[in-house]
Amino acid sequence: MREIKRILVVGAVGQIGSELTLALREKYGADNVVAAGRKTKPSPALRDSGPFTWCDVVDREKLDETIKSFSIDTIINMAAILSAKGEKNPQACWDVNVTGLINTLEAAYDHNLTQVLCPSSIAVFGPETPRDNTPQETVLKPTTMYGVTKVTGELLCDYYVRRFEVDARGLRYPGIISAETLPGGGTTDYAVEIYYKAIEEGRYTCFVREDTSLPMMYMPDCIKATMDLMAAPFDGLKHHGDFNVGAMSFTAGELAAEIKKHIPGFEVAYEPDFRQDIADSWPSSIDDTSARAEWGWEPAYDLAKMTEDMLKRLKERHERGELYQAGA
Ligand code: AKB
Repeated sequence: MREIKRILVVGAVGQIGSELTLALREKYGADNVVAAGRKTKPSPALRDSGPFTWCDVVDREKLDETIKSFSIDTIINMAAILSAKGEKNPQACWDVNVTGLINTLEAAYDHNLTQVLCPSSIAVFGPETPRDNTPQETVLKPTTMYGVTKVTGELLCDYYVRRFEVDARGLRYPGIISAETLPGGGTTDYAVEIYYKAIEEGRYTCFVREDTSLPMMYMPDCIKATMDLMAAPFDGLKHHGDFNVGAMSFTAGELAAEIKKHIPGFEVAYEPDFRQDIADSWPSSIDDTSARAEWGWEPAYDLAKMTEDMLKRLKERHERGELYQAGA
């Protein structure tokens, strides 16, 4: 496996991209990690801690130009339209998620890149998939356009590995919970919004039922999983673009109860909307034996530890007067 030297993170202004870029800058050197946004303004931390540029991954010419001008050898493609937003605009979801992915893989081949990382999601699963301890190899028949694009993405990654020897990797992220950048347009967004609303307003109206159980992961584990997979020797990998990664599973009601341990007056109402059907089609828990065996995956956070840290960090942001508003 060749050494990773200069990384381009596309979709760097989003929920995962913004924190991952900062962590990569720590590990690989600030100047060696180029953050690329499409439209949204970067935070000062992202903009000022290393190179920032504009690049829409759907625009192949711009992607080529960016690779050349920054001498990029590795791309992390975090640009995506998530499940709920994807149902409102399936064509745009396909364009960003699939055209963007093919552009990344083609660019990797044409520029002989060292590695590309293209994330997948638990959205690849569907109602016919076993819900508990969902296996690595199982039925992939999603009912959302987002899920369709993610299954396509996994197959394309594996195809480019086999056919063109591109080093393409990816993980099936569960819902990611974080205190810095809000997610946008996902089904698991309630598990982030609830913390913000607990701090800001002491009440939250949740858009899935109280008994809805989904796999989730705290951002530090998400960063660790992503960076550990990037660093894993290629020869030790039997899978490539589709690793199951688990960390914790809880119902919306269990999450509310955990927050109430810290904020006793916190009130939650449940008003399920169209996102309930999406949540019901996804697994409740994940079997990540392959990730553990092939690159040593091990999560550090459970619900209690995550909740303590989330509330502490959000309280600090609140006290600093930072403006944040969760939800629509
Ligand atoms: C979503 O809810 O769409 C995402 C995901 C699970 O990939 N957070």
